[in-house]
Amino acid sequence: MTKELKVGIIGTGVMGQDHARNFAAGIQGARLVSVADVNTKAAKELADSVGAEHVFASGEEMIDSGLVDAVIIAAPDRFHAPLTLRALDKGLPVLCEKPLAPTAEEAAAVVKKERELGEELVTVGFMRRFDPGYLALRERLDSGADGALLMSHSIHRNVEAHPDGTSEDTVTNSGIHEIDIIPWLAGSPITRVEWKGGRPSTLITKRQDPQLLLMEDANGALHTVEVQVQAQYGYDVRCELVCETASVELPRVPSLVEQNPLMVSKDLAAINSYPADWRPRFAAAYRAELSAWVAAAAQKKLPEGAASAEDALRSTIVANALVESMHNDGATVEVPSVDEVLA
Ligand code: ISE
Repeated sequence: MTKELKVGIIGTGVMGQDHARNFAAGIQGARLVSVADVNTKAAKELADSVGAEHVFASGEEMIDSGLVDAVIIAAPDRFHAPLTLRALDKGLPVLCEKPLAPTAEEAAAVVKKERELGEELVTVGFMRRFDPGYLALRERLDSGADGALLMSHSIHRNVEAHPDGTSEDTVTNSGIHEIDIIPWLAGSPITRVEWKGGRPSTLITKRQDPQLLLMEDANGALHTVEVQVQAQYGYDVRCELVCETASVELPRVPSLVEQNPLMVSKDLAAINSYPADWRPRFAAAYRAELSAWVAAAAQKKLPEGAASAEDALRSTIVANALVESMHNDGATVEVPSVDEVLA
């Protein structure tokens, strides 16, 4: 009989709770045994609600405890790389929420360490790679039925922004999903970017909202991404691939995924209902990602189809180039390669 993987979750925010709920619903081959958070009351409450026996006041204590076989890092973004490095020191497989780090420098340190160890210990939670909608888009593109990909247009809207977030976070925390998934779809890395602000919403003063991210891949295909983090009306993620003979897009009603928006066409109008955030929209992707990670972590392998530390470094390099454009009046910025950053 194979041993059950004892998993610990670090961070009790939205994603820590969501992963814990998935464990409570049952993930084959693994058990959630431990929860860590500086807010020990929240950690205890979450641990009790899912039957996890150990509570720690910090991720470091959990990693060093010897009580977990693998960890999920769902702490705030700035702690992702330091905690991942700590887990690597102990040889523990990690599922780190995206981004691996807000800066390419920190993400590169993780890639270097993992390479030194010579094991596939880091999986980064770019869960869209497990979403039936994005998987179908990629399969269609790869089939060649619609000719070459010429352009893509993505929209990423959140109901409400995180109260402490900055304009840079819109790129490194939200837009990072498209920065990961577009080259994954196109099969071509992003080589050049531009960032545009434009007319700001008066509903949010702490950051520029919305933002337009313009990206060009190595084949010359252009990709537009609009990110609006204070969109109010609903959580809305769209993606259209403009090919030579067709336009292929995620359904506005992704009926492939449970609990997704329902589009009612009636009385000469189409009415959508939207989820309030990404958890219901990507519920199937999060479950598939977790199951794949549990199965692969036991062998110290990257799950098939998941984002590696190097993939995550690549997306952070692009995000940093966009932030550089943001700080330079929207100037075009050439994106360095992973090898150039690691050199
Ligand atoms: C959040 O952290 C996520 O990962 C969501 O998927 C994304 O839509 C949201 O913009 C992020 O803040």
